[in-house]
Amino acid sequence: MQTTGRATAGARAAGWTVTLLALTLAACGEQSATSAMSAQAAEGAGAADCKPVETREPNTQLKPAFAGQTRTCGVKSDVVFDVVVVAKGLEQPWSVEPLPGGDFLVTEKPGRMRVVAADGKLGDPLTGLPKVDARGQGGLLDATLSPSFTTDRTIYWSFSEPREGGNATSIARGVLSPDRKSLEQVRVIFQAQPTYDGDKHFGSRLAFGPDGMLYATFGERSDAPMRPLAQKLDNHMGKIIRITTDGKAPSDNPFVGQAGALPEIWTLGHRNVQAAAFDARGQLWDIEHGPQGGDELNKVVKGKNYGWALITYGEEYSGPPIAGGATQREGLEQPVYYWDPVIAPSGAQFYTGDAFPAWRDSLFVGSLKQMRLVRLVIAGDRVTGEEHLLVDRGQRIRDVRQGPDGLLYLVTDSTSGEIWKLAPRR
Ligand SMILES: [Ca+2]
Ligand SMILES: [Ca+2]
Repeated sequence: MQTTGRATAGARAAGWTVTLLALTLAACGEQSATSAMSAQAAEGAGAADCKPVETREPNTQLKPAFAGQTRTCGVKSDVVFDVVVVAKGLEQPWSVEPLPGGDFLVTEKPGRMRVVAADGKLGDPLTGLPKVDARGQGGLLDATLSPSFTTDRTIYWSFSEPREGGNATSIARGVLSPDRKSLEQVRVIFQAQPTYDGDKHFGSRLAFGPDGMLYATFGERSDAPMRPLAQKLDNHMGKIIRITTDGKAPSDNPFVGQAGALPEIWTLGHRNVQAAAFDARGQLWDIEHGPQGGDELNKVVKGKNYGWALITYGEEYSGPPIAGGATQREGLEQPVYYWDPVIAPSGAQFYTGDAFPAWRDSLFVGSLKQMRLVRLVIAGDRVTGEEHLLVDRGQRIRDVRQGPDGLLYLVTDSTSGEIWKLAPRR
């Protein structure tokens, strides 16, 4: 991996060659093109000296659809970095968004959002937010900045909204006041349907695409009566949606005009999606929680069906197979990658910065249950390498974001949660 670092650093001076080299490296499983390991890494699991990071017994005996779909080769980037604790004392932070200028916007699951200064000082909770239903997995969830935040100061956020008869995930937007004490002109722009009286699988992540549209992810609410809704187009459960900044369905969404289908739906058949990230080429990927086994990474393509609960690489928490143990079916998408046992994935970020050349184009995923940061090397439609970082820290990682400075920022899921900065060691 040091070869990778040197080669990339050398090429950076050459300007436009950086992209080409990055693609070459990715295609080689992030090994040097001349490295003897490169071919084996690119082939994925099964190569002679390919050792997966995962060594635990799988929960299921299900077989992958192709080599490298799970337990791909472990890789080590040997990047030397410091973990700087930027801020402490956050209650179950769910989302961190680095702001222009070095401060952070943070959501806290019980229902608060605040600005944390670059020096770690916690701002007061912003006023003007609608109430949340913070029971179970619910609460104030993701937040994202308007693509033109520097001029419009607009913030979008998702939350489990208390409603007559229960709750469901909704999306609101508001304008951050100049004194950063309140959100103004707050409006709920989207309410996922239906309302249900439960406390699980709300999703959710928000991500603006290069098309200026807002993509949002929702869970299927977990309980037996709700699970089948992921396969039906008359609701938003277990879906990824694509909406305008006013919460409306754009006319080129895949199910617009289809009888009985909700026009906001972009993809269906998801379980509980808590990560959504665009790569450097503008492709959306999602990572969703599986049941017992079967966490998935998917390439999200307009109108596609991702299979839950007709196919899965997991099993019921109580042990029995799901859908008779089916993992493949005509018309249903295969995950690009899956984990068994689960890592319990939360936020994710494709790294595109300059601070860590060896990590460029890697997908970083926060792990809750396994308490680490997962790095995936992706080449085309395949994961060719997996690395686990921050293992010794033993903290649940809820979100990971890249700052304008090219550094990575994480939040830990704890009643006394922290913001961490990963920076190259000088
Ligand atoms: Ca966010
Ligand atoms: Ca799936």
